[in-house]
Amino acid sequence: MAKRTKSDPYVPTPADRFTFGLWTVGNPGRDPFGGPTRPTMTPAEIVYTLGEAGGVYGVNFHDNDLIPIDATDAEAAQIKKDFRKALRETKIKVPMATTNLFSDPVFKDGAFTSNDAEVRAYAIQKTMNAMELGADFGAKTYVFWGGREGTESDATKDPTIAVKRFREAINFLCKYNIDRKFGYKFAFEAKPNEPRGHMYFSVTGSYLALIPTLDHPDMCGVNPEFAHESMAGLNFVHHVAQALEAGKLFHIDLNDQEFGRYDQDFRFGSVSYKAAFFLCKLLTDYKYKGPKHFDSHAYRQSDRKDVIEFARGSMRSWKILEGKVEKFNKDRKIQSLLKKINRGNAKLENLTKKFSKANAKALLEANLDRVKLAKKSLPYEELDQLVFDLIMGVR
Ligand code: GCO
Ligand code: MN
Ligand code: MN
Repeated sequence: MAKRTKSDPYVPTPADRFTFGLWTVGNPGRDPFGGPTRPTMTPAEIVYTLGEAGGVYGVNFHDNDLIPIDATDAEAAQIKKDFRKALRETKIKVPMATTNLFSDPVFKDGAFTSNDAEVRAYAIQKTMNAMELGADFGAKTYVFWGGREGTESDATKDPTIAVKRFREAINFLCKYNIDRKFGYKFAFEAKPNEPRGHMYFSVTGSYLALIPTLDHPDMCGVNPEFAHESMAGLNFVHHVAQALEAGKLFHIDLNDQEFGRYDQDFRFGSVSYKAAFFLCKLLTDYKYKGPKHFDSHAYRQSDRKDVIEFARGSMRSWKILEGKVEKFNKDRKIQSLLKKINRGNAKLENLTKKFSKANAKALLEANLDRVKLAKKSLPYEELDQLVFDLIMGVR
């Protein structure tokens, strides 16, 4: 395993809490136009592959990544035994588990929001079993990604009823979590489209608005994914910031994505250097301590050796960006520009902090000259160029 040295501070360790999914490193290169380009690995083989990459903290799974939906009891027992052995030998943990509520034809029109009460019940039942499976391996975060919750035609479903159905399912599962003493935190993952034409809860903010309406809001947070807001052309960093500020960033999915394309799931840092930098800066500055999950897969051209490079590269890019963030925060020129830009005024800030009749009166009487204010300089070009120099390594 590669060791962290002075000359190479970018080698990851489990303390970095980098995780991958059985479905990410195990992705065999299938796409809508063609079959697999690399052999399918068993769950245990995937764990050994991550062990070979080095420094990985954990591996996450959907119920059916580990146990195929039609496996016999004997097959399931053998898979679990082999998987457990691989985890023990590599010291890799299972921090997160989730349910596949999208692959099977039964979910063709949704799971918790399906129009069929029997399908909705089946989706909840499947999740209960998957929670049991995750808990069996020590998972503490349970992710909900509504892969098929949505529509192509809004003639088919009432979107307000969909919200109510989703809420009811989550309330039921929160109570089940308490009843079975699993100790899970739930993390909701938004996505605007793919595989549905339009998905419900399309952005992280949709879930932030749902959470306070649940029976157990403290149990629930979000799992934003870089590619998801980015595929809609939105600023991912801003969505993560809102989740962080609300104390709701329980988990994060890192990858990369070009705007206006299909769901690419590229290696983190491979496309959007600047957004990746500001994301790393946000999580570093606000001391995010949760897992950093790479929800991405290697290029379809890659063989197993290159898949290992993909895993190493994902972690390495984050570590390199962490180094850049440290530089940014220590850079005297950048910091002095930031100081210049953030102009405080203790007297006025005190007035607007909290409403009172006296403060309102004083504010109305304050002499605020808009023409003078507009003339103050904001050297944003200078600042942004310094960021470019820093990211590109010439600063
Ligand atoms: C996607 C999603 C999924 C989820 C996963 C865990 O675009 O397919 O990102 O990979 O993250 O199902 O819930
Ligand atoms: Mn995704
Ligand atoms: Mn994801």
